[in-house]
Amino acid sequence: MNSNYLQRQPLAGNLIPKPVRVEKGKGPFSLTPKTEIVIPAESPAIGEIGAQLAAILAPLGGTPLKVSVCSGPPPEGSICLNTGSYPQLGAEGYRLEVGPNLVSLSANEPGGLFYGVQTIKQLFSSGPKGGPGLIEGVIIEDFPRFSWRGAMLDVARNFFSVQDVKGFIRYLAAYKFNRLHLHLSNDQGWRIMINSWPNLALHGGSGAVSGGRSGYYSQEEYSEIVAYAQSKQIIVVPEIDLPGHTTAALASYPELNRKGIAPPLYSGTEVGFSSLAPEKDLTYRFVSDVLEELAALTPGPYLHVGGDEALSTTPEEYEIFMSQLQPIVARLGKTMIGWGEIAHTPLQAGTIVQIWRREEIDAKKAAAQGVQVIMSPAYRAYMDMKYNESTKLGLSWAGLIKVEDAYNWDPAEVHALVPQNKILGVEAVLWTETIRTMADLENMVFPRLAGYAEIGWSPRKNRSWEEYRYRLAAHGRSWEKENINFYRCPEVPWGEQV
Ligand code: TNX
Repeated sequence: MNSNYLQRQPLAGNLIPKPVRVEKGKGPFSLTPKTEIVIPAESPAIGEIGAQLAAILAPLGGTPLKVSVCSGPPPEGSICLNTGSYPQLGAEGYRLEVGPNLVSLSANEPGGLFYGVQTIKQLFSSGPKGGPGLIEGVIIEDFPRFSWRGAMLDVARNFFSVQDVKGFIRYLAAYKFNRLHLHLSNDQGWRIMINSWPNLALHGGSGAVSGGRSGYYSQEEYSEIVAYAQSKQIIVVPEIDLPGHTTAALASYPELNRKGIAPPLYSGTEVGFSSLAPEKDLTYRFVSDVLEELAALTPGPYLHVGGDEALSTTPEEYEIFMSQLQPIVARLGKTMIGWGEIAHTPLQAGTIVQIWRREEIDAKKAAAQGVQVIMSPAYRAYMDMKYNESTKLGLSWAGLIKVEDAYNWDPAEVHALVPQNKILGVEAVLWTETIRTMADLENMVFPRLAGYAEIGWSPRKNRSWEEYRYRLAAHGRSWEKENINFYRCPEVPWGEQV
């Protein structure tokens, strides 16, 4: 252990995202075979979080931890979860106190307890190495900076199984993300069964990008993903990309095409050539049927309708399409989200714009309409961009994004014209033209994902690349243990031991 490192080592180990406030506490606390997890009263939501903590700690304590309900003072040596009233913590915040005889985790809502549990997990796995099951005394008060901490997975170019998506959800949850945006349709594939238009999945689902995986989720499988995400405080945001990026749909139903002729399935990587027919009534019946089924399966309040790169519709046609689409989404009781391009048409209040390219133009338009925005600037937040010229996977049209650049930016500074209170947060995006397997996914996502988590959660003033990269190195050691295929970028001291 070198003294230089100790100076750099922050209190409370190597937490990512970095908490709002950390003070020294009275610990250390050690797990023993008798450690119990205590919850206040019968509450299924807190009980489930208690059970999740028990599962996390089981390998460290040697035996599964008991979860018990207790109304009086918690027994010595226990880990106690409770909800109360903590005005400073908000809906997602938590307070964690680690003392020698008690770990006390408090929050206003079960969601806050869930995030506190992720912190406890990190303290045990990347904290000081005093022995297994030992954590230092600490008091943490923590809550997120942004309410939108998202990641997008493109399952349209390359399909990922329910198991794979659950794996991705576990990665997100560990870093306190709260939105999973699933890109369910594109030219190359349609990934969800729609009972009223079954060929979308049966035919459109058989396509993929060249060399990629095809497939689709049954409605039950989609619901399984949604429920799994929900158990980890993550809201699924489904996207059907409209009116462009629709070859898979057009290939499945000839009548949706302008000339009534279905194109073949498409496995290339060009964009912008396909479109639904804005002049046809059937187009809107189709869109309404699809979104109605999707909305019914989706408990979250959002529907993402794409809207990007509709290069084969004129601006007039695009505007007609959007003016018909918005009341459909509103009728379903959902909040509409679209990529930056939608800001160029009149938007209903409450619509959310996801900025990705042309920040200057699209963000300005969104700001002028007074709508809220999610920041996904491609040159910072696109996890499909290569790290450097020798990265095997990925694309480079938005630039090379090394780990430092993925971390060193701020959603509030992407465009000066967007008022702070309109910035919902950040979303990191993984397009899958070149991604096939979970190992591929992991290599593009790790370590950049941890940086987006910190951008979304931690106060700006607590963030510094110079210090962050040491915390990241500690996480690399956890990823190694979990066999995550992360990219060992040169700017992080992976080998340095705490
Ligand atoms: C642009 S980002 C796209 C996607 C591609 C991606 C590749 C956006 C809204 N559209 O269709 O997959 O670039 O990086």
